[in-house]
Amino acid sequence: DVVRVGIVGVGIMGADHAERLARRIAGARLVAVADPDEGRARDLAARFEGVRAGADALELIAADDVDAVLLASPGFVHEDQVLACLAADKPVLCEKPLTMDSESSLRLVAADREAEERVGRRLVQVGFMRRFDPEYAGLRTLLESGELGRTLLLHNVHRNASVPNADFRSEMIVRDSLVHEVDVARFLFGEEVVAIQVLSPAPTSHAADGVIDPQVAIFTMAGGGIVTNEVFVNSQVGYEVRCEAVAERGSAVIGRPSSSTYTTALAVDGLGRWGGEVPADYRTRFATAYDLEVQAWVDSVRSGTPVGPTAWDGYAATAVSTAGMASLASGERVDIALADPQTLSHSASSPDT
Ligand code: ISE
Repeated sequence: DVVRVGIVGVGIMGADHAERLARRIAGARLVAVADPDEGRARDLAARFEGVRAGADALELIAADDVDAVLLASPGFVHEDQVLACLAADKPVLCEKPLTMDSESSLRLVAADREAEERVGRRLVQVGFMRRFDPEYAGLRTLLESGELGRTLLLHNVHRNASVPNADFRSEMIVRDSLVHEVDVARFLFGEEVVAIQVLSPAPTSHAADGVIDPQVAIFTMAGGGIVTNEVFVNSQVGYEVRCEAVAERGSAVIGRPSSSTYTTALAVDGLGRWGGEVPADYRTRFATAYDLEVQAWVDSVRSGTPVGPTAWDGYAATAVSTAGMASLASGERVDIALADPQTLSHSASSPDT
């Protein structure tokens, strides 16, 4: 039977997922969208057959005709919305970041554990879509094969042309952008990040006053590997996301401009320059990754077998981001100690116990 999906949050990502669910995902039907900006929700719903619009996320989540929920709302409202999904025993694909701080993310790990005991499967999948990108998945397979020997370093480049609004300050660069590189590092190394140091270059003149952009973050992995990350969200060029893995007997690069990924033809102009196009944003660069991620999620809802990044993956990434904020302030290396997953229980970790 078809999975009836509701989407909470109809900004850039939510609208993109609505198109995806309505037109490209097998086994699912988009039935409702909700956003505090109800007019925007209505405009989106009007683009599809049989989709209703509302303003209330919790109403959508509780609705009898919604089997599963995709949260594309801002990270600071995720905790309550994920808890509502869990209370309703509904599978939820929660866009990254899981939440905006470690404690709330940890509460969701515990709550998902309780739901799993109740319904027999974990219900939370976190939207680290790069794990579904064929290039990142292929790179992980190569590194895991041991063909190149042990992985020593990763070099991540993550550039946006510009930011959505003036609220996108230094903290969002860490918690909303760098957070993808944390999951990439965990995914490719298969280890936790045990320390982070965030360096602050002289900012671009295109950043808002006081915003540190670009940022350079260095991760230390549990096995001693190092990950360098450049995150630059006002590059004025386009969406450039690359990863180079360096191992004992070779290296591999993904995300380089090439005729298959970035452009239909290399342009050569009268000045003797050559080049191609760069994607405008993540919707084009990771269109396949998002399609594969959401299809895998819908398939997992139908099969009852969860897939993809878990609430723990969301918590671990948030914990690194939280340490990253401390390092952004101090410029020093900050060690990260994750909670012991064996001692988790929802009641024990919520602040009011
Ligand atoms: C955005 O939320 C994303 O997830 C994009 O992948 C990232 O490049 C961008 O910086 C974030 O704001």
